[in-house]
Amino acid sequence: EPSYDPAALQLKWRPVWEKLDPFRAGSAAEGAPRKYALTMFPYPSGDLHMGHAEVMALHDVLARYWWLKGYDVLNPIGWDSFGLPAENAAIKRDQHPSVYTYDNIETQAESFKRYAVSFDWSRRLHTSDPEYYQWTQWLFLKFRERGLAYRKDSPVNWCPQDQTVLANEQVVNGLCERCGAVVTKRELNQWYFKVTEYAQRLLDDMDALQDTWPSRVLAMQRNWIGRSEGAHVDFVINLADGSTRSITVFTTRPDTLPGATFMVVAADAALAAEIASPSAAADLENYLVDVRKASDIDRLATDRPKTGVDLGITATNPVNGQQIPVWASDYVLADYGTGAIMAVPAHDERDREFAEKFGLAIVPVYDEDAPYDKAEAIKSTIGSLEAAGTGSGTVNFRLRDWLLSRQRFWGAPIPIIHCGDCGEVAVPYEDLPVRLPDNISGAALKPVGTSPLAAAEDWVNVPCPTCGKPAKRDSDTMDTFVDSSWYFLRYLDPTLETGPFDPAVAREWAPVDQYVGGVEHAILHLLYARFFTKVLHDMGMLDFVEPFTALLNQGQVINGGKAMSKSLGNGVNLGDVIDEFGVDATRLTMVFAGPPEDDIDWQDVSPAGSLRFLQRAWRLSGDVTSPVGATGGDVALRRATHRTIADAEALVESHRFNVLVAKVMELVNVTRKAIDSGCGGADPAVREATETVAILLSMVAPYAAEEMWERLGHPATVARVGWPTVDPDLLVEDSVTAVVQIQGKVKARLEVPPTITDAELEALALGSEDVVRALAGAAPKKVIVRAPKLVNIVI
Ligand code: ANZ
Ligand code: ZN
Repeated sequence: EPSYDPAALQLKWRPVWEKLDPFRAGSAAEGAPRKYALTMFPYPSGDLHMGHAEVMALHDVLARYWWLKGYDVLNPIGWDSFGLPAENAAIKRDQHPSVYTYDNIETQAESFKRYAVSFDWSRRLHTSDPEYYQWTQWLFLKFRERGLAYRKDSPVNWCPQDQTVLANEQVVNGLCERCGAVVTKRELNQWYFKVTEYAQRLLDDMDALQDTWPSRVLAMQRNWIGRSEGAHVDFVINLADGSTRSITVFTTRPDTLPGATFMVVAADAALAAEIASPSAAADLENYLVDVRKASDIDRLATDRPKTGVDLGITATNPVNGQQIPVWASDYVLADYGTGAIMAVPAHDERDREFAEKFGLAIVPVYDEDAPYDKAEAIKSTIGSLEAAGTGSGTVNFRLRDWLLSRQRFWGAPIPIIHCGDCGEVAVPYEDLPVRLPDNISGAALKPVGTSPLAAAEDWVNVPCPTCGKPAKRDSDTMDTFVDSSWYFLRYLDPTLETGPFDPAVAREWAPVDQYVGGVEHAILHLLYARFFTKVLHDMGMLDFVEPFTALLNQGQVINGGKAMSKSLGNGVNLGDVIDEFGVDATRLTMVFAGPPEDDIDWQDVSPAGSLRFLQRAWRLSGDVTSPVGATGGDVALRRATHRTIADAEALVESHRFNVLVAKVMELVNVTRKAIDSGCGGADPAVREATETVAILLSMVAPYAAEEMWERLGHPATVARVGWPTVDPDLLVEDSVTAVVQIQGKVKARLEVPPTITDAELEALALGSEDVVRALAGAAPKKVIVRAPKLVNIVI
């Protein structure tokens, strides 16, 4: 008798599967319905880790389930292979970033193959391949043609250490997320995508995702988009030189206008310096030094001590003509609303703190403890403002346009040429891709504030495509979130040379039916991919507006209740786990640990237990002695088998993968008992049960399942044999307990078939020994029967 040897099975089956290529999209039966299963593609930094092992195990249950159910499945894999880690590694190792990138990709690809994820490897892509980023550049140009990509000067978060611009979310408590340096502000001319133009649609289209996306992700998206209804109100400012100027504020509470006792403009907005009286200019200048150090989050915190500078000028309150002072402060943000507010200290907490600190007037508009119809008051104020021409109702969004320029090397070059005469000129489509030079490496990649590409003379200097005069390429590269905003469409045909994807193929396969990935992408990646999808829809290339029909966020793999980290020394190495327990036990452990959304604490799970279970399951296949195709046999075991198949389907559909595993474990136990305590290995019911175990197990532990399948006398691969058919007759429970009552008191319990009729049950009840004894000769006046559960006798 051979023994169960996970390592040997891994070596045995991988080449067989590679030859069979069972997961190629398009290989299902003619006319089979399609499913697109997608897992967030990895960054090629290092080898796979426990997090990958978890998400891939969960994701693969669904993908393999769909194949078994007869769908044609697209389950692709690729790499999000541009980005800083490769660039930093290249500087350290004095290499070109592509070396690190493609080395790691090979390592990870090998690991994914060993991990036996049911990917269609023919769809493989890397965003750093010119064949890919050519189309990222193409999309940039198309967006620009639609007015959705533009350049502007703007203050940006600047990391003095990494010498690069940071997105807001890369600034954590005023520090650079990567290196911890204090982030400062800097003016730069940069490229933006106009996401704000899609703000309302990004909100509205979420209605369709209500039941299929995690509610917390939807909430995070809504909050990020941040829609506020309110009004723009114009204030006339009386400047120190005697002139006037109109300034607009955004307020959600126009009804509180009579209580606006001062105005505040963002200290770092250009406006502040423009309107400041000469006597306040120096104070403002000094104040700005501190302001630039604070993050937006700090600035908006209510508990932060209020600071500011009196600009030495006044404004006229449009509803009562009062002259109110104008201040500059950091609690007003330059890039939200209009960058200026009317302050109503009686009804707004931050304004109140500011007024108290600087001794400014506090005038209530209404009694906060008495009933007050806010909505009505807002509406009528907006009416009056609009009639007087001093304001109007408006909607404001927190969402900002997407800053996509990066002053780094390892990204898709922005396909623009700057010409002294013609200005900004698009690289002609036929000249795409604008390739990254391959002769820049090591120290030449060190960040200096401009992209390393700017210093690459032979790359950056080109003739203007329009006039032919000497011109310069744009030396910035695109944010890697641009690459990942459309990769799910490139998978449809990653070698297509005529476009980013074929709209006809997109109609067949997209949108993605199930997207699986981490909640760390709950905001940006998903928002940007949704934005891209809407633009492509508007370009007539897609017939849908949401890219991901359903979303599943897996939990984290933690250890001892804490995230695994180097500093805590609680990291678990995936390679070691696989070496010790095998791929199948590792996958099974991940899936069995709990609901997919929950964190997995490595302290609480048992890969050794998973391994023992797989051994038990595998041993069944050695005990089956009935021939292939044998049917019938022990009914109790058959019922257990068919019940498991029916349950498994419902459990996978509702993503309760851990319960699925529990059900398979139960079936293994029941089958073992049946073999040992009666029917023996020759009973066809044992074959049926064991084949079912192999098929269901193939979604979780593919190597063990394949080996079982072979030992049961079948050719590979169990992954494509189809979902076992449930016999509905075997789902019917074989007996139910009927209760017999006399005068409301239980007198007997009878085991009866669930299909029993009222008449049969009545006869059975009246004839039963217990009832005859209880009646003691009394004649029933009335017998109420509710087959198969209840008989009520009245005497
Ligand atoms: C007067 C007022 C009275 C306000 C009141 C609120 C309560 P949301 O809901 O987040 O959109 N505001 C406007 N622009 C701002 C900026 N650039 N930086 C900081 N605060 C700003 O908030 C809108 C409210 O936040 C606006 O309504 C404004 O204060 C303030 F009892 O105006 B309100
Ligand atoms: Zn020119």
